[in-house]
Amino acid sequence: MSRLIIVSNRVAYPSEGGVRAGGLAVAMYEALDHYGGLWFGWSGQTKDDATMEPRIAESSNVTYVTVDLKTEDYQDYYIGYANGTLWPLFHNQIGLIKFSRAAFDGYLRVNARMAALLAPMIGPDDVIWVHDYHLIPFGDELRKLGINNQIGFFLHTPFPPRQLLETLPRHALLLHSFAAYDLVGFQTEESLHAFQDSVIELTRGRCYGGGAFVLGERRGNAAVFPIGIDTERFAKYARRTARSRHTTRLKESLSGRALIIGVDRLDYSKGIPNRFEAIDALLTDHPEHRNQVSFLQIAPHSRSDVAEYKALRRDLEAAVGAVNGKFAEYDWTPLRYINRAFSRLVLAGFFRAARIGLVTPLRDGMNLVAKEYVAAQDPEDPGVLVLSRFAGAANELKAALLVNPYDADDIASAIHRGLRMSLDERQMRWRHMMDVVSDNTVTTWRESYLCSLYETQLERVAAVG
Ligand code: ADQ
Repeated sequence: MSRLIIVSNRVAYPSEGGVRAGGLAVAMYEALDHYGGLWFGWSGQTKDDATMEPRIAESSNVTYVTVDLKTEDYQDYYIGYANGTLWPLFHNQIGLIKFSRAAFDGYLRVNARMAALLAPMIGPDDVIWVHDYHLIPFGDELRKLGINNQIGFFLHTPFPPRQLLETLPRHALLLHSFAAYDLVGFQTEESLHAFQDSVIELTRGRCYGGGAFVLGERRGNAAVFPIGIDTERFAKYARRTARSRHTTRLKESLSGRALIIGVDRLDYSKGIPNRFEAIDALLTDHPEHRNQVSFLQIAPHSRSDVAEYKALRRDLEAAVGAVNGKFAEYDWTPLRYINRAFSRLVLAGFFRAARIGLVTPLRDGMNLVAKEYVAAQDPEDPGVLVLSRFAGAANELKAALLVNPYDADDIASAIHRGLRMSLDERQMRWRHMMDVVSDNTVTTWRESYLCSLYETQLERVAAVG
């Protein structure tokens, strides 16, 4: 059996795995927990005297290898290119994209340095799985160092439409680096098609049936692997915490009002301002819900060094004040806004207590919160999921109330409908969604991706033989 090496921007130590907000960390933690192997990436620390000597830690069957970044590298690679250029581009936020050559060079430089640090640790049979937009050129850098192993890549975000990618200076260079991978995985068919369109139109590459593509000299495969959650475990957490101290405190504080919940990293792609607008619209258009509902938005800060995230924080604080100022009574505030992470156990209990799960990103690769909300529900009395049609999860959770996240009135109507929905309809919709999240779990995702990656290895061996 080959050893699995996972490479991602951040590595979450087991001690952090339970509370860190972020889909990739949660998914990787759960995958390695089952499988074992090596997890390589940035420590999350910056140091100006960073020698880039990797730090190695072992925990059960996983080896964690982390490196620090120099401040300049952090600025160019992480703040500049990954989160200032690629993240807004991949989430169709064209007005927020910043591009500088220095940042792009820093992105390539860090990818090259990290690859050079991992290369000596790679054994002949190891299979390497690289994750997300921070590390697109990582595989190419390994190839330049003579690494011939199977290397796969999975993009957790959406892949942008070709017309948007074309606005990115030096996009062809970025696209060509996908050729280093034996298998490129996407969350949705839409992303796969956008990638194929870009390969054909922007690089003169070729795409074939079955996902094969040719870029320059290399041939790879691309396919769709929608990520899932550990559904059974999350449902168990929710059952266990239904009467916990935290859930009880939350329920008591509601005094019988219906809970609407939103849980996201604080990120402009998650559509949180529009959600607050929707609560405003709900209470304006349907005054019968005043003093009858409470919206809890949990949004821990993320990427706080990026200017747009600081601006978003300020905007949200002002928006919460405005909505509460407009509608609050001396014994009721419609919005509760919390900027910290909670353990998964606590979150599961909160999801179960919520009559409406409000998940309205402007664009999202998948969105695990939507799946967690479904998994946490009480089958006898399930809540209603209101879900953005622009989240990857909307392809699977078709029984949710799908909304346009840019349209606050549309979201408000869906919340209103959810609050009035009969038990029969809630149960029917929930059963449908629960079947989907039970069939496609994080284990199914990992196994189907890795099986496909091993298949490409067998094809390669057969071709050589
Ligand atoms: P994210 O953009 O981070 O992930 P998401 O998929 O919703 O988004 O995952 C967030 C995870 O963090 C969830 O498991 C959630 O429970 C957890 N979380 C959020 N807020 C929390 C809090 N306050 N306390 C504790 N935990 C919290 C990226 C992509 C997504 C894709 C995932 C996985 O942007 O589209 O679904 O990777 O591929």
